[in-house]
Amino acid sequence: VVDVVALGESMVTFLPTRPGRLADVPSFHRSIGGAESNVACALAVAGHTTRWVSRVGADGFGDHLVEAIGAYGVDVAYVRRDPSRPTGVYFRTAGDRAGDTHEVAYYRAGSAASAMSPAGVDLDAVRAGRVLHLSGITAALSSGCLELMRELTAPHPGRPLISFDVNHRPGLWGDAYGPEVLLDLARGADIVFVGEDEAEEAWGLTGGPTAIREALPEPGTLVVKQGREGAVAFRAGRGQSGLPQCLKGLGGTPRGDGGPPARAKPGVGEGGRHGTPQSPGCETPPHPAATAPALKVDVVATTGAGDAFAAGFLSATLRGLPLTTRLRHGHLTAAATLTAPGDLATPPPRPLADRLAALDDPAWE
Ligand code: KDG
Repeated sequence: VVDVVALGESMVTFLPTRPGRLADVPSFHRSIGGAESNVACALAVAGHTTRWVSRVGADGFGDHLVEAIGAYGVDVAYVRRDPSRPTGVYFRTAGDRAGDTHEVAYYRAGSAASAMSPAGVDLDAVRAGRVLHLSGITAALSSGCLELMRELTAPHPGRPLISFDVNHRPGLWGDAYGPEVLLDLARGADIVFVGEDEAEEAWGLTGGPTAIREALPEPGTLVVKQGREGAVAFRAGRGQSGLPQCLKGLGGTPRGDGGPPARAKPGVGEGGRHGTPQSPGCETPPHPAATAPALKVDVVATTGAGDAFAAGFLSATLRGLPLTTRLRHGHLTAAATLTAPGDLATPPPRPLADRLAALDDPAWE
């Protein structure tokens, strides 16, 4: 059984060889990018079985993506090749040292991935994992991609746990409906990742994490990322045992040995809302269930850090670790990416990450 399937467009990414405006940078390094495959790669490095489902051109860049992502140990057997459309590419600049402003130039309109649709992907292969990781980027690519996202986030017997990173990319949405669509998709997911700034930009929510939870009470787990400050997680209610009522499958029972928990029962996920009725007591109080400050690192580039965070959080979720520890694993994986120029970086090995995540260390205060 695959732990995590990720579906989305990946692109050959060109990273600048020196700081400056796109207009001035003379040469670029080839790398790989794509929010969802980033998550799959980071999870594979962390020891999970992963699959990336997508579509690339029948061209050299498509070969490169399939080979490079496959080299991380991700199953790429369900990546379709499209002889009539190109693989998407994008260029970006380094931004400032704070890492939060940079230029991005996408060349992805009409890409092979934008031709994905419910009929054009193997839905069984997409739904075959314990977790299906998606992001709002896919919804912006085309009407077929949006239809696919709606299909995958709709209730379905045996639906895997849906992890959804909002990933609002205003530059990709050609109309005013992006924010509305993203909110709708997030409401159908079980684990949602969103940036506090992103929620303000997309949905005009200025009241911080609590206001975001109030606007988005449905997901069993909602993680609000607060950049350099840290992250907070909201969870559906807990039962008398102290364990989440809504979490019968994944992560419900922390395991001392850190080994994988039993496969989630079909239709039972963090929200428990799809395929089986929600457990009694699954109310969603609008206060954080866990918080964890971010690690203080010298940021080189922020791109991909959100994906790394999601990968760390999901890895710890798959292992049934407590909620605060999941956030800490998110930060540890993100820290590796924040201190590297590309989208992907090697996170600390699991034993070290476990020690760091468990420490009563001032870094976490
Ligand atoms: O999260 C990193 C991604 O944003 C980057 O790799 C490019 O997937 C990408 C996108 O569509 O913006």
